[in-house]
Amino acid sequence: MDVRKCLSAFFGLFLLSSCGKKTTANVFSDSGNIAASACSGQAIENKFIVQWEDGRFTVESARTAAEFKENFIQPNLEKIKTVEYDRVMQFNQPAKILSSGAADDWGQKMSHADSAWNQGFFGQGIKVAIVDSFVDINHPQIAPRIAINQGEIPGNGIDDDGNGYIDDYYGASFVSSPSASVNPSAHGTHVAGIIAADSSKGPVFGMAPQAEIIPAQFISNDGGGSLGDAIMALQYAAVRGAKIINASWGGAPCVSSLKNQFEELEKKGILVIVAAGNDGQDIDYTPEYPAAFNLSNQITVAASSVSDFMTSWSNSGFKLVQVAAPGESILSTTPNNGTAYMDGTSMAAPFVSGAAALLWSAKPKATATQIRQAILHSVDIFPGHEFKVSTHGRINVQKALIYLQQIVP
Ligand SMILES: [Ca+2]
Ligand SMILES: [Ca+2]
Repeated sequence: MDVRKCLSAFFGLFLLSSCGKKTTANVFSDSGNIAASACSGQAIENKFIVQWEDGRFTVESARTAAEFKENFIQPNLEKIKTVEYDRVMQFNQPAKILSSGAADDWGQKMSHADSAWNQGFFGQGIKVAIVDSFVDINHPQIAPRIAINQGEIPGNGIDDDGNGYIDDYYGASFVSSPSASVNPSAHGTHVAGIIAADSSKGPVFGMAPQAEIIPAQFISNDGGGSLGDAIMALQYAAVRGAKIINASWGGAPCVSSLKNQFEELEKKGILVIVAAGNDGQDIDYTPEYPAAFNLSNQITVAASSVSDFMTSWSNSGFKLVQVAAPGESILSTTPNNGTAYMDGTSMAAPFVSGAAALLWSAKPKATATQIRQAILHSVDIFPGHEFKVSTHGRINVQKALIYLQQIVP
C-alpha cells in the first residue's frame, strides 16, 4: 500500500479507495445516485464512466448496475479508481445567432492580436482542440487549419497509427447517441473560426490563423450530449497532443468524473479555456461547471461588448472567472461556406484560446502555467467599469506577449 495515498485518505477527502480494502460499494455507490436534481443530470442507467488507477477513462455499458458490479467492477476492482453513472448534459442557453453585426473584426483588434501577427507569431505549430459540436472541416477558411493525423488512413476501419481511435484522420466524434445528427453545426464551426480561420481564404480573421485545430465533438446538433462523451472527447484531445482545449459549454452535472478529467489535463500541462456561461449570474455564488472548477490550468472567460463593457448576459465572478474577452457581435465561420455574427461566452472563450496559441507560438517552451500567467497579468482595466472577474480586465495580446517574453527566456 502506498503510505502517502493512505495518509492523504485520512487527512484529505478522496483517495479513500486507495487506502484499505477496495469494494464495489466504495468505487461505485449507486444508491440515491440516479435521480436528476438541479445540478445533476438524469443518469443513463446502462452506461458507466470508469476512471482507472492509471488516470484513463472509459465509458462502459451493461444492462443494469447490479450486472455491471458483478461482471465488470468486481473482476477489475484493483485497477479501477472510481465509477459513476453517465449522465445527460443539458446545455445552457446557446449563443444567439444574429442577422447583422456591428463590425467584422472588432474583437481581434480590441485584443491586439495584430501585435503578435506583426512579429511573425500566428499560432504556428500549436494544436488547439475544439471539444464542441461538429466543426465543418470543409469550410474554406477552416479546412487548411485542421490538424491532420498523418499516421491515420481515413475510412478503412483500422486504427492505423495505433492511438486507440479508428480513422481519426481529421479528428474524432464522441457523440454516442445513435439518433444524433452528424452534420456540421454552427456552434462548433463558429468557435473554430474565431480561433484559427485562415484569413487569406475569406472574411473571418482567426486570432491564431496558423494554429492547428483538432475537432473532438461530443455535442449533437440538437444540443444534447453526455458527461461520458465529454470526458472521452477531452481525453482524445490530450492523446492528439493538444496544448490548448477550448470548452465553450457548461451545464455539467455535479459529479466528480469531469473534474477528475480536468485534473488529468492539469497534470499533462494542457491549458483549458472555458466559457463562463450566458445566464447573467455570478458563478461564485451560483456555480456552473466546468466554468467554476478553479484549476491552475484553466481560464474561465466572460464576454465583453463592442463598447468594452461586460455584456448583460455574461456570467461573472471575482473568484471563479478570470478574464473578459470579446463575445458580442462576433463574425466567424458557419457551415456550408457561411459566416454569421454570434453572441455568447462561447465566442469569448475562443478569443482566449487563440490568444494562448499566439503566445505559445512565440515561446514554444513556455508551460501552460506561464501562458496563463501572461494572459492574466496583462489585461486592460478601465477605472469605473472594471469587469467583474478576478483580473478586473479584458485580454490584451500585445501586453501578454511582452510579459511572456520577460518570464520565459
Ligand atoms: Ca488512430
Ligand atoms: Ca484508418
